Amino acid sequence: MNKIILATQNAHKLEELRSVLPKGWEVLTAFDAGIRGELPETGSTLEENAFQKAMYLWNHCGIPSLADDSGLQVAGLSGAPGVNSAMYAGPERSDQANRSLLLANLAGAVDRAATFRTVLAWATLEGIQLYEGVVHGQITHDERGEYGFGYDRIFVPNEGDGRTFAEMLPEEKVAMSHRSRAVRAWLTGLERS
Ligand code: ITT
Repeated sequence: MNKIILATQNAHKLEELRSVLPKGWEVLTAFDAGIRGELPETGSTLEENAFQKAMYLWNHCGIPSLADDSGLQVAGLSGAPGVNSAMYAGPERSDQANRSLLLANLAGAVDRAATFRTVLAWATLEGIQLYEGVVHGQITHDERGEYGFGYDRIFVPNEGDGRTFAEMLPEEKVAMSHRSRAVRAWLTGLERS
């Protein structure tokens, strides 16, 4: 059986990742593996942060570790919040405050294009590999929907039917999300190695 650690402390991300992992794998969280306190995340790119989190767990536990660093890049805000998505409105990491600030900063903007991006870092004895998943969409004018987390209530994927990610059932979001695309790229990489 494959045993891996998911290097995320975000319960929503954990749930989404678990839902797309192959059945039968033993999947531990950082907490399960005895890690207390925050994982290191001091980089200035999604790649650096994913790398740091996965390497930290691999070095401390010696179990293959998968880290997810994700962000929302809004064209009309020069790519913000990007790597600062979790703390856009401050260190409290409030999803509600982050969404409200983003809508306020984009008030009146005609260009509402945005991209969700996930970088996965996979750390094993062989080293570390990075995989990416993206989904393009638009920022709404108001919050819509109850599912999901983070910026899901204000993001409409271009390839959907006009609903926000938060108006979709979890499996509908997973079918086109940045995170599940990155997971598919990683699984394809595993099959080839
Ligand atoms: P870990 O580092 O422990 O994994 P985190 O919450 O700090 O958890 P990130 O830095 O990767 O994770 O995420 C940045 C923020 O981007 C996150 O807090 C959400 O607000 C937002 N975000 C990430 N993925 C999202 C998604 O699928 N839908 C909506 N918002 C998302």
